[in-house]
Order: sequence, then structure tokens, then C-alpha cells
Amino acid sequence: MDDGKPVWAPHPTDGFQLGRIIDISADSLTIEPLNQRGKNFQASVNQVFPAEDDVNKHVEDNCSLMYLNEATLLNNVRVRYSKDKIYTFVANILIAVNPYFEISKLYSPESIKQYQGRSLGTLPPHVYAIADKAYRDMKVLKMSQSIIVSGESGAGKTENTKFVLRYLTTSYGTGQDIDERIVEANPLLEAFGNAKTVRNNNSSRFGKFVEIHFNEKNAVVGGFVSHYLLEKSRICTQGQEERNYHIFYRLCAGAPEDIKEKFHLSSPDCFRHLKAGPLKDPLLDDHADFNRMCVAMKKIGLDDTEKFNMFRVVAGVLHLGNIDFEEAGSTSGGCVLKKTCGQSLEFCAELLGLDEEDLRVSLTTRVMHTTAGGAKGTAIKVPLKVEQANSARDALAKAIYSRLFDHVVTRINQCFPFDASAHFIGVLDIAGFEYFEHNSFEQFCINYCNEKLQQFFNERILKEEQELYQREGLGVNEVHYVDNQDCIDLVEAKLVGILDILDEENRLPQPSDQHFTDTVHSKHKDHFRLTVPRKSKLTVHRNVRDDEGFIIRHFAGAVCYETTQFVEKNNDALHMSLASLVRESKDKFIGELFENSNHSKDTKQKAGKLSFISVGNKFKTQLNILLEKLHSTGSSFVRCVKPNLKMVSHQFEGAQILSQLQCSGMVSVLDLMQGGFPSRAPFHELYNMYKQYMPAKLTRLDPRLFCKALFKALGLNENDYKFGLTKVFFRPGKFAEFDQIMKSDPDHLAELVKRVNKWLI
Ligand code: AOV
Ligand code: MG
Repeated sequence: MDDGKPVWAPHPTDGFQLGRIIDISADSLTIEPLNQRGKNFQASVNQVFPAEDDVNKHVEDNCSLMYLNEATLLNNVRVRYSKDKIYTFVANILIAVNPYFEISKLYSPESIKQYQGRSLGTLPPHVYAIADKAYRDMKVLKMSQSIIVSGESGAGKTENTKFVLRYLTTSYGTGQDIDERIVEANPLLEAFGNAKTVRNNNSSRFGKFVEIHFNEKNAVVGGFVSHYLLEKSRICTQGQEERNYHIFYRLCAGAPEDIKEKFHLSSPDCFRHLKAGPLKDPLLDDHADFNRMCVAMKKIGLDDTEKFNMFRVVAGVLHLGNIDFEEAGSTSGGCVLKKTCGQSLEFCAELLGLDEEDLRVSLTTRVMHTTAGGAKGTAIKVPLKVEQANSARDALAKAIYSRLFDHVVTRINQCFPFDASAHFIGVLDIAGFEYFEHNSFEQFCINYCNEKLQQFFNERILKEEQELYQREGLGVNEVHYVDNQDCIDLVEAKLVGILDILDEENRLPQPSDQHFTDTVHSKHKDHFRLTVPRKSKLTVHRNVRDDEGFIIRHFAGAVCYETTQFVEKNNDALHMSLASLVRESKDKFIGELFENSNHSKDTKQKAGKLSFISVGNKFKTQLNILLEKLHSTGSSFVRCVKPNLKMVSHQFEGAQILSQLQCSGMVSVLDLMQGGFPSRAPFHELYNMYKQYMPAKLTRLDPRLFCKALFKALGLNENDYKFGLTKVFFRPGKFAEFDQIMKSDPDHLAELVKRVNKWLI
């Protein structure tokens, strides 16, 4: 590498900077930055990469660069981004940088038309190109397809997912209702499942897999949405500068007067669930969004009754949140409703079809069946302390809202039913790897999910690559990759996996986060992937263990999880008193939301014991079903990238973007490709591309021979390419070199033609 040419060396904010190697020692290099002479610094050998000769050049497929490494990838993406070219291919994987502004005509109907039926690489990189590839693969291979969209919060997953859905329904729909319904389901899903966070004003707080189903003739016949892990904690508490789900504010802002009156709604600052955070976001128009959502509801076929049922539950949850408790002045140790709650209890009961008194009793007491003194099964009411009543109230709000969300998805699915489907194209929009200052159960689940998806990605990309080499008869060594099965096992293995340990804890009479954490550590003492947080070790001495937790070494980096609330967050069950209260609601709609809650049949509650429905294991089951599905389909990957933390256009924070590319596994893909043959071109394509420059004698050959003759004549180095059965494979950058020769000046070309002729004779 030390040939005096510029190299990419680490830079704290830009990711990489150009420099020159001026000294080499055993384990590090001395680099002089090109634009800051004399400000030399040290960098380790594996952080310095060769740069392309022309660093201002950009390419549509990153694989046509001479050097495939994280620095040249970052630079290519950067140069393209500066020209508002947000999409870049790395072979078949699409990188999408969020532009944070509307790029003119990028998604226009004309653009949709352009991409229909065109193979990958013939038009500029675009998410439409991926959508069309999925469609053509489905058609030709007669196999369902999936498009996996990933990236961190605010990277553009949901927007790109919507572009894919619109592309497919517009291009390959039948022009009937169904096409529009698939697209219009989104505003509804987003109303109930998205919220403003510090990372994204319209952050999806759930994962989804949207399937578009096609008939034998490859036309759209219906859709199906699966959803994962709605964030429930948000319903009762939001982080600083964050909001609750959009629907709450929209309803307060946009509902017609008569509905507002009927539901006793007023401005958001009257509700505890809303007033802690910002009530309005300058970028969100709650009133207009309300109307937009109502249009969507109508378009997918929900009538007013259903619409108002949904709104009524939302209003009920708001009033429930305003109920407050204080200690009862007696010795009972119980609590009573605060006078300041006003009519909250009454309104809540009215909207949810409950008896006011029943609701009061269910929130402030718990029914237990005693077995003491032989009086088997006598039900007694135990008064709750203030905090217990608070958490009962919050648990009820979360249960009602999340069941409402389930219902919304169920109804959406009923709106695009299909009798028979030949194949589907599924789009996965699920949060990427997360690593915050404080990481809890939600991050644990999301990162576990990302481990599984990463494994799938590795298998697909690496396996496909190897299979291709094999099919084409290239003798290439097997490629290796880091297998993360051990990390997946750590989470999901039977009995010893963290999820099962957690479930065990939940089933104990007195579960505790601390005991759970200790069990995890004791069962996995020397596990490579698991360590004890250092802070925790320190605090053990002082007997303060509030930062209880564990560190998991994920493929994308180590994350420290704080395990307080793991036990609570892993349980989806309501106290029996609350469960039977809502199940027996006079309101049919509410009753149905809770109809199939597991309480009724199998979970007989023992004295004092809470019933338990495992959140973690439900997710594990869902995830394994999803992965089974993904395995049975062909797949494409879209890696979304967030350009900056400020959420503004035209700002490229290199270091931050680099870390996203690393987390998404793109860097390993480059390593693989740098060692293989990343650029490839079918013989007939090369033939068509270059025949115009060649003498007639040569063009009479069949495409394969044509290419052979041409390559020989050009004197290309035989290490730089390989001939497969249908394609030529090029070492990194060699295709671009070859293309350059072919398109060089006329004199040079004439010279070439002469050479070709000579060789042919
Ligand atoms: P996410 O889905 O990846 O985050 P979104 O798709 O919601 O991110 O994108 C965040 C915001 O970025 C959008 O609301 C748009 O304003 C803008 N944006 C994204 N892609 C584009 C694009 N192609 N063109 C123009 N603007 C865009 V999260 O759901 O938070 O993980 O949980
Ligand atoms: Mg999203």
C-alpha cells in the first residue's frame, strides 16, 4: 500500500480523511493528512485503506470501484449524496441515504413506469429497481420474495417501504380497490403505531411485515400485515421531548365538535398521558393529519361506527390516565381516588362501557383466593397501595391500547382479503440495531431480532455468492464469515437462554429483576458474548444495585442492558380483577378486544399469584415464523442510512454513517467481495455494449467467444477476470478499467481493433 498514493485514514467526525503514509512501524502507520500538512497522527494498519485515484468520482454500483473497503464505500456514498443521488448499489444490496427533503421527480409516476421490467443496473440505483427485481424474480422463479429494509431510527425504512408498496400496486395491480387499500392502510397504522421521538418525528414504534399477494397471472390480489412488539411503555410515559402515539393528539385536534363533546375531549394539556411531552410538533399538523387519517379509514372500508368505536377507546384511555390515587386516611393501607380527578373515572367508565363503581374497585383492590384456614377458594379483596393502584391503572391503559392496535391490524387485514394467492412479495420494516444510553427490554428484543436478521443476511449474501461461483464453475475458495449463532442461542436457547430464564423468573411467586440477572450470569459464567457491567461490580460493594444488568456482545457492538423492569415488561397479563372487568364490559367492542385473552380458560390464578403471558416468548415465536417465511422466499436487502442527527438535508456526518454501514454488515460484504469477483456481466450484455466498436469479423462470433477474443486481444491480465458459463466475473475494479479502455479515444480504439484483427488471424 505504501506506494506514495493517498490513503484513507480515520477521522473523528468525517469517518475518513485522505492522507499519505510517511512512516511504518510494527503495529501502526504515521499518516500526514493531505489538507493539514504537518499534523501527523498514528493509525493502526487495519484502519487505513487504499483510496481510489479519483476521489471525486462516484459509481452506481460500489463494486465497480478498484478498492472495495469501508472508506471507499463511505466516500462513494458521500459524493453521490452531495449530488442528491441517495441510492447506491453494492452488487444487489441497495444503500439508501435519507435526504430529508423531497427530491424532485424521484418517485414520480413517470419514474415508476421507467423501472418496470428493467433489470438491476440498467437504470440508476433506486428502491424501485429493487421492487421490480423482486417482482421479476417472483414471476420467473415462481417463488415468493421478500425485501428486508433495515437501518436505525429515522433512516427512512418506513418511507422506502411505502415507496415499494406503491410501486408494486401501481405497476402490477388490477386497478381495483385492493391496490389503493394496501397503500392506504399505512396512514392508519401510523396513526396508532407511530409517534414523535427525539430521533424521528414519525417514528414507527412497532415492526411490520407487509405481504402483497399475487395471483397466477402475477397481478395483485390482496395483502396481509403482521406486526411485532408495539412499544407499550409510551402509552403512559414518554421520554423528554417525545410524544405519545399520534392518534391521541389528532383526535384532540381534529375530532368534530359533537364527537369531542361526546368523548369529553379537550386540549391535550388536560391529559396526563399527553401533557408531559411537547403537545405540538412544528412539523406535524395534527388537525390535517386527523382528516387524512379519516380519508384513509374510509378508503380501506371502515364505516363511521367502527371509526368512532376506535376513537372512543382512545378517549377512554386518555381519561383513565387522569385517574389519580392517594392514601386512604385509615389503617387499611389502601388508597382512594383523589378528589382532583374530577370526572375522569366517570368518563372513562362511560366510554369503555364499564360500571363506574366496578372500575374504582378494580383499580384500588385486588381479588385473591385464600386457601388459609381451610376456607378453600374464598375470594377476598385486598386493598392496593398507591403505587400498586398506579401500576394497575397503567397496566390497564397499556392492555386496552395494545389490544386496540391489534384490532386495527386485524381490521386492516380484513380489508384486503384474498381467496387464493400464488405468491407474495413481503416487505419487512423493523427497527434496526439499537444502542442507547439506557437500554431496556425493548432494545434487548429488537437487538435479538437484528441478530437473527443478520444471520439471515449472512447466509443469503454469502451463500448466494458461493452458489453462484459454483454454478458458473469458478474455482474460488470458500468465504468465511463470523457466525452469530452463539449470540442467538444465548437469547433463545431452551431453558438456558435469557428469554427462558426470564420466563422462569416471571413464574416465581416473588419474581425479581435482580434474581433474574444473577441467574443469567450464573448460567453463562464464561460465555464469550456475555459480561457483567463494570458499574454494577462497583456498586455491589455499596450494596446499591440499581444498575443491574448484563452486557451482550452483538455483531454490531456490545450493549449494556439494564434489567430493571425486565420482569414486568415481559408480562402481558392483567390482574384478574382488571381482566374480568374489561372482558365483561357492557360495550361489545371493548368486550371483543379482550375476548381471546388467555385469562378465561387455562390460567386459574392461585392465591396472590399473578397470571403470566410471556412477551419475550411470544416475540420469539413470531420471529421464528417470520424467519421461516423469509427462508422460503427469495430476498433483497435495502440498508437505510441516516445522514445526520439533526434531521436536516445536505449534511453528511461521515463517522456516524460509517458506523451504520458497519452495523448493517455492509463492511463484511465488502471484505467478501474484495476477495472475490464482485463485478459480473453476462456475455450477451458485453457483446451488445461493445460490438459497435468492433470489426465485423469479431461480431459474427457468439457472445462468449466474442468476449474471449476481445479480452485476449486487449491483453487483460488473466488474474483479473474469470469466464463462467454465462458471465464474465471481474476482480474488484477491473470491470471499470476494462470499460475505460473500451471507451477511450478513437485512436486508441483503432489500435485495439487492429490488435483484435491480428489475433483473429
Ligand atoms: P424509519 O422508519 O427508518 O425510522 P422514516 O422512514 O420514518 O424512518 O423516515 C424519517 C423521516 O425522514 C420521514 O418522515 C421523512 O421526513 C424523511 N425521509 C425518509 N426517507 C425519505 C425520502 N426518500 N425522501 C424524502 N424524505 C425522506 V423508525 O420508524 O423511527 O426506526 O422507529
Ligand atoms: Mg419507521
